[in-house]
Amino acid sequence: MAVAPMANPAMPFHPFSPSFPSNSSRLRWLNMTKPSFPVFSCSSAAFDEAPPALLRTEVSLSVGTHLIPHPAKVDKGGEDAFFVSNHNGGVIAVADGVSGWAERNINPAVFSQELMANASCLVGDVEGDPCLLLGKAHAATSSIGSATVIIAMLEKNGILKIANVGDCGLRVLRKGEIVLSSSPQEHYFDCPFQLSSESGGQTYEDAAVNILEVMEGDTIIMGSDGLFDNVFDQEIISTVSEFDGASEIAKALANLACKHSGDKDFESPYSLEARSQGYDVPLWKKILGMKLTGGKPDDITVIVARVNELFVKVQFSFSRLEKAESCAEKGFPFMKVCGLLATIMGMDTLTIYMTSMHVL
Ligand SMILES: [Mn+2]
Repeated sequence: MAVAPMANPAMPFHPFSPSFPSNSSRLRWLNMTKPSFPVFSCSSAAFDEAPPALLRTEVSLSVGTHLIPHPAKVDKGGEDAFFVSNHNGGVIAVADGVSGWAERNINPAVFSQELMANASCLVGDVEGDPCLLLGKAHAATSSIGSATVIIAMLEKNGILKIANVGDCGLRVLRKGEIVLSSSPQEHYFDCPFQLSSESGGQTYEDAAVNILEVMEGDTIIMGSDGLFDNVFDQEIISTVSEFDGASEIAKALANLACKHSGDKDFESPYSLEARSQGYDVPLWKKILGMKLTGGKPDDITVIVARVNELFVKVQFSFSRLEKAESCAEKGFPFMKVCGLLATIMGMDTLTIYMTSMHVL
């Protein structure tokens, strides 16, 4: 599938809205296909002994994005591409077109854009498997070029699945700590694994896969190497703690990466990695006490996704009104009303969807 020419080539490709309304996310479920509140389902089975049970928390993402193209590529919008989808619990993805294709007069942006466009169209066909999504999107991409790519798919039960080929990255922050960090894959320094139009590149089978159960309040930071080569994890942690909204965090991180990328004296993650791999300034500069420093000018794409509890499914059992009263004593006064209703309707069990605020 070919990507239609963009009306404004300076704009990054994002087929979906780049940002969900974060402050109204708790109410978003009202507009979803899931049942509206309150929803009751009943069963004739007896659950006399079953205590009130929290069965499942359903989650969604509030997403903010920010892309700053390489200073020399502003007119084209850079060579990164990304997409955001609200499919299932949410899908976020970044692809980074490999710039070496420009030496063959091929626009490196086209492959990454088509790959992301195809992935966004195919999210519903892969049953929550980001590896399969990589494979199908890659197979459907006909442009010449190659790209590093990362896709994270969230299931409503909180399971986050990540597939990564190359040096795009992802961090999951929980209570100020990184609980998951993707690892870059590369053949050698500055030559990452990549999905390519040519044989000899990597495939979805080479993807590094991570699976994590996320919790309400977790923050997912996804980005191209333009972010992670220029910003340390500790800076990501402090930036996340400084801002509330996903969009604000994404913008702050992208701006920080941009600032570092142009700072020739900054000891960036990129320059530290280069030195650890044996790259450095010429010997005569070393003798003068100089060393390789500086950020890495690049396209910078940042996607920030905060995990929200969408609604909570709670199942209670009733055989008698007393059962409902016992539920009420256990901290669920609302259940007394439900128990009365269940008794009147002759129901044995009651399943209720409610927002987390009702439970807390
Ligand atoms: Mn890059």
